[in-house]
Amino acid sequence: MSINVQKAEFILSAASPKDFRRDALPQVAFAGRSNVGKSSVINRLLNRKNFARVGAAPGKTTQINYFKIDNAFYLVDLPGYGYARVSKGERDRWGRLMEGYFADPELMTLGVMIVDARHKPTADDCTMAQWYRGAGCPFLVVANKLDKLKKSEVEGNLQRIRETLELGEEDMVIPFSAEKGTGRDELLRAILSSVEASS
Ligand SMILES: Nc1nc2c(ncn2[C@@H]2O[C@H](COP(=O)(O)OP(=O)(O)O)[C@@H](O)[C@H]2O)c(=O)[nH]1
Ligand SMILES: [Mg+2]
Repeated sequence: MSINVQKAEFILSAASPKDFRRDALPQVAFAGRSNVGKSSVINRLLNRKNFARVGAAPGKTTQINYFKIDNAFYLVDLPGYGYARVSKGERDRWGRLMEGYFADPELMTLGVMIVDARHKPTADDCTMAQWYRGAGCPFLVVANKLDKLKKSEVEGNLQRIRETLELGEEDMVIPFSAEKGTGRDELLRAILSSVEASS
């Protein structure tokens, strides 16, 4: 099977579980703290310049965005978290929506979690990793903004990410730069092999 990831189309924004897609296509979910570069990683992955909007109203959109990739799988853009200036109502909405998505283990084929390569993962990141683990499907971590690290910092930072998120040996951490393209092929390979294995 050959999948052309540049063939990507927006399908819908789901604001509640009744809008979730439940057809046979595999779903690859993307999660990350607001501003971690989730939209930039998606654009880089798909080789599209302005597909997922970069820098758009952080924390203001409590929706799950579905993109269909070459009729082969859904890329599911989960709402960002950890944005400080968010109302209680907005946070509750976020929680209900994510709970709804993670409560249905049929939905997700692979989870992708994006963290900032520069920093120790936050408490929110750790919670997110636990949700993914609890979902029972494979998940992998993308350490984005690698270009902002000195070479000498890379190894230690990746190790700190592994430890803080309590990853196992088998869990992948992909050093990534949406800006430079580092890690793009590795992420693409991991996604396509999990899509192919499940369809
Ligand atoms: N230096 C650098 N900046 C990045 C990278 N990825 C994203 N950014 C910047 O980080 C900011 C947030 O990116 P965005 O994709 O909107 O993050 P999102 O809120 O997680 O979707 C923007 O200013 C991006 O240009 C990267 O790999 N390296
Ligand atoms: Mg975004």
